[in-house]
Amino acid sequence: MNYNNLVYETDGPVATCTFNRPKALNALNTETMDELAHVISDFKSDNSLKVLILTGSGDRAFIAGADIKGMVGRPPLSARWLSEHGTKILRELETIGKPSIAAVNGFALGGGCEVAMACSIRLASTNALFGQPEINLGIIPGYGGTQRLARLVGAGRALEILMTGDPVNAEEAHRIGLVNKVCEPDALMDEARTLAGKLASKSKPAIELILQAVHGGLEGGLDEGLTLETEKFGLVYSTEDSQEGLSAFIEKRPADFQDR
Ligand code: DAK
Repeated sequence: MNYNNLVYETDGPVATCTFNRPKALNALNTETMDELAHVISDFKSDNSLKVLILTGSGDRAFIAGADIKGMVGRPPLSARWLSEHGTKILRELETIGKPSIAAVNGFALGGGCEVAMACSIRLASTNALFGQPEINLGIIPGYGGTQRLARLVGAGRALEILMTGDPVNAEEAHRIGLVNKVCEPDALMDEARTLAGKLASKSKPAIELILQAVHGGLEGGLDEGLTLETEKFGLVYSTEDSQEGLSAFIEKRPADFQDR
């Protein structure tokens, strides 16, 4: 499939989706969100693909936000639909059962920060800038920003970022736990591919169970989460990979996972 606003490529088990509207600093219009939904569905259904990298084209922006030009003058019900639609797409990305990596190469503002936060892991170049500036437009985040930011960095810092609209540079984003690692701009995609390769080398069902346990556990209290982990722990023993991994350790050889 040809996309107007994205470039979608695969290389072995790793897929890369590049947001590609450089004239609008890769801002997310409705068409881009629909294309992203298609990419996620394709990535989900292709069993040979294990990790998805999301990045932005050019060297200025990951995504500068939802496309402000498409947000003006919407009636409330239409704005609500837009939020629901985008939220569903990002929730699908988050709960797909395969890891995603945001390689943030510049502005990650508003909807851009929200896309990055829906990924499993965030890498940032030194020139990355994160923020939820919706407050400066007189609105609030609509793609999960109030929820995921508070979960990632805690309510106090999240409220400051959300209510001031002030951007956070890569170093500060790393310090507060919004990003996992900061790299030089030239090294960002190599780092992302190396990390993707490492995740792809693991047992696919075990990775899926980790994602389900973490995301499912965040929904409820500690006891519910611990019960969920216990269930997943039992389940992982039904995989051939678990026997292979344990045997490989005893036999002092590398594990040869078959994703079963
Ligand atoms: N939307 C549309 N166009 C954008 C854009 C955006 N978010 N950001 C940049 N552009 C466009 C600019 O209009 C400009 O296009 P031309 O005027 O040349 O045609 C081009 O990209 C280059 O931008 P600048 O000329 O402004 O470049 P600068 O280096 O001077 O500034 C900047 C870069 C990123 C600081 C600045 O462009 C900027 O402040 N952009 C807006 C950032 C922002 O506020 N982002 C958050 C958007 S609000 C919801 C669903 C989702 C959301 C909310 C509600 N519901 C449905 C309820 C999410 C909201 C957002 O994301």
